[in-house]
Amino acid sequence: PSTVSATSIDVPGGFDRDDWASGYCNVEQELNAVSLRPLRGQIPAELQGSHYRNGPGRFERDGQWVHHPFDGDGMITAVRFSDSKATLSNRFVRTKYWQEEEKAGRFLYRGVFGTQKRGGVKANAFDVRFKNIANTQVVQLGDQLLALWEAAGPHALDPVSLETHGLSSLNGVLKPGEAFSAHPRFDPGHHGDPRMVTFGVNTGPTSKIRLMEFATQGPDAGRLISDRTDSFKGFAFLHDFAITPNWTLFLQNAINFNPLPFVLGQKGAAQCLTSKPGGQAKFWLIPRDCGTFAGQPPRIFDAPDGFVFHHLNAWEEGDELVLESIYYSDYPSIDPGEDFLSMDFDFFPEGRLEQCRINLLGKGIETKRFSERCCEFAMVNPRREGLSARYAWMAVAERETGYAPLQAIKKLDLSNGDQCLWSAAPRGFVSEPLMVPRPGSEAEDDGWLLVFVWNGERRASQLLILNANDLSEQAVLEMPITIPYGLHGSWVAA
Ligand code: 3ON
Ligand code: FE
Repeated sequence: PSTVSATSIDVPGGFDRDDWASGYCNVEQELNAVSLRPLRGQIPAELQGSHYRNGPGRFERDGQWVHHPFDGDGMITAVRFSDSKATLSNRFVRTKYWQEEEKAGRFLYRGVFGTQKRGGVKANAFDVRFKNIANTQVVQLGDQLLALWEAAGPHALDPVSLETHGLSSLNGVLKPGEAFSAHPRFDPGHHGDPRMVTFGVNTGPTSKIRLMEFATQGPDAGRLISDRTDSFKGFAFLHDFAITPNWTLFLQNAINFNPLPFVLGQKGAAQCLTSKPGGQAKFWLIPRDCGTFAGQPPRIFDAPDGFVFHHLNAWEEGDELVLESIYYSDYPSIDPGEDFLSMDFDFFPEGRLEQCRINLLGKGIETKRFSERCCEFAMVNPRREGLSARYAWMAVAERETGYAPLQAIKKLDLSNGDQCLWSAAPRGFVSEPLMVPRPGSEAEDDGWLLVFVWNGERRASQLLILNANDLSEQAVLEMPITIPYGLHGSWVAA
């Protein structure tokens, strides 16, 4: 594998650091339903609905930068498509913390990923509050939009105006301050009606997972229909999970959490995670209440080495559960002395897509790597969520090995490894692609990909619409404001 630093646009797989860094900028304006006209192409008439995205929208206050982009306040972007026209709305989530810091004009709270209050260690020691910045995902549940951040509760928003109603208990389901994951999974109807399956973790020397399923359609939308809590030995950092018709799958990474430097004001909480040398990762499988194994205790199996944030998908095959995930060799942290804008990419671990077959009779696991290319943010056709899927779409690096920023979109045929690429390199950078199936079509790769692209040359954000089957360009909409690299997004069909 090549170890050449690719920081010049003149080498293959190269990019310009300033182009990349310019995608991190404060959002200064909030827009309400501004019309977007395509720079190129045409918006497909069948694409009808709203694309919501969440991600950091503020990186700096009073000249102080966040230590890590994941510490930026959540800003919601909504692009609505109707009759080949599109509009853009965007609004910060008015968390208690955003409001206070907006008024003060400076950071008043520490961030989980290492942003400190001014004044050094002394000013931060013993301040162990978590600032819920609501920046990770946004989904519709019933008549509310929920802005999610995994270490605390959801903020409810108005789906049209994006106004913040406030923290929500989801009609009394959540206790004050209870953690609610930012990675709900949408069961397309494995047992009849579609559902939102999600969880909350309370971790420490033992970890408690609360698994919840909500109705998503009809008059019952938003109602809790299933709820169970299980305890497991050991600390767990569970950013994501996967579902099948009968199971939910969690991967307990082999990592330690030593909160002392956080308590003493030296590090952010997430900077206190380190991989456990010689540690054993575990799969925690919890049966779903609607399935064959309802009410049974969880099953635990050894998992492969490596660190996982995100899963692609899972499905059942005879006595096996198959789980596809993006593996890093180590937990990627940005340590206190480092600056994320000038970090050395060569020392950052790359994410690679792997498949793991878990034998439920205890006959071990089998793993396979699909590709060496660095990837993130992978998804299957949402109708195949929890079922075997042939195709996956993901954001990838332009170079074929090593860590590098995400500059291209890949369609992968999981059955034979065939792939197709669309690239924004050398001057463009991509966010998470969202696959929207064509209404009424059965073909798994029939539909579109919605991808926000940072165009480093124009210093502008663009929303790209690709055809999901061959990644040909359908349309490019340029945004009137800059929208920084985001985290996750969702689709609500009209
Ligand atoms: O005890 C605590 C448990 C817990 C839930 C420890 C803790 C403080 C670390 C914690 C909190 C975790 C949080 C708040 C996690 C938030 C994660 C987040 C906002 C985003 C994660 C994104 C992951 C990836 C892989 C993103 C990749 C992005 C790119 C490659 C492109 O920009
Ligand atoms: Fe995530």
